[in-house]
Amino acid sequence: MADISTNRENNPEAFDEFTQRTKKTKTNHGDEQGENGRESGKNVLSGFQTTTVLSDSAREKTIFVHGKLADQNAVVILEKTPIREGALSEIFAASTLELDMRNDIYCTYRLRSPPHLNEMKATVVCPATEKHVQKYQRQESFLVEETTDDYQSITLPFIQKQSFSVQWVYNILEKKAESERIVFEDPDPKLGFVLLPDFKWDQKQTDNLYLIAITHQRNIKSLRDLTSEHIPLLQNIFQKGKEAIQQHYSLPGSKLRVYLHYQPSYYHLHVHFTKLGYDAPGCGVERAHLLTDVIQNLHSDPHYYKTRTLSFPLRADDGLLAQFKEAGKL
Ligand code: DD3
Repeated sequence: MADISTNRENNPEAFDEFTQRTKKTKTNHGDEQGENGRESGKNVLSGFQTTTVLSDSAREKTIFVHGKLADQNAVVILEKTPIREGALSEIFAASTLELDMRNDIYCTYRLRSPPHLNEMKATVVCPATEKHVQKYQRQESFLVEETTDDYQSITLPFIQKQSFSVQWVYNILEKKAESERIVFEDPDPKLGFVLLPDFKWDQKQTDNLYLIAITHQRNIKSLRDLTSEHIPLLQNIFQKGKEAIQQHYSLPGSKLRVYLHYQPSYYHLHVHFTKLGYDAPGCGVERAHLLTDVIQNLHSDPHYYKTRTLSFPLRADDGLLAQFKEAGKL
């Protein structure tokens, strides 16, 4: 597993988690967290009261918990992080071992590594809306086929009525949050974008590399809004995004999956860069549209995404699914 340029021993600050990285975000409880967002070891989760476990996965080593943080609704996501190759020698040298079982040439142990090698990634959404809670509840999903008319009469009005907040996106574009995490920026108002690690990536190894490119243009909601006039923007993101990732992480474009989601989780145009071989959430055929295909389709038909029927999955509790059902489309 390839470590990322800096290592923890030399640069412990570079590895601090969510709270530290978002220190410039203005949250409702920003002041309680102190200047550096974590107030030297103070545990903002110590008062967390669990309401329910929304979902968990033994394979992904994650658990999504709904609960209360100081009387506010909160969602906490805990995730065990991958083992870094660079940590191996210290794990072997400094852990305690307890024998579990011995049989022939096979032994299993319970290994307890030093605390600093045993971190979890904790993501906190607080105050969390009902939508956040819903989003992480284990759900069945259904495939919807959206015609251009369905988009106009069902999806677009739903998006407009919901007014999903993209304040966090504007915070990134305006350097009010996560500015120290920016990997690359093209400041051009028309063709420009900001490239930074997605929340889902702990940045400790490139195996699960996940970056997002967020456009400076604010009026493009999704794939559906794209026409041939956006080809220069998309090509710019594709070229400069790949170059920046090569520079920063020594990964060539041939190791990257570059795509858009439809439906996206937020209606401000963004492009996903994930490492090939990493089964990133939402990278399946029912939701991901390769950027190269998008560019080609717009070349062959300037209004391709305005006119085509697009398929995508919706979760059982998604309000949009209810709208499709109500219109008799499911
Ligand atoms: C989100 C989709 C949205 C919970 C969670 C994530 N990357 C983000 C705020 C800042 C970010 C992201 C919504 C929200 Cl865990 C609810 O994603 C973000 N910053 N995906 C980055 N870098």
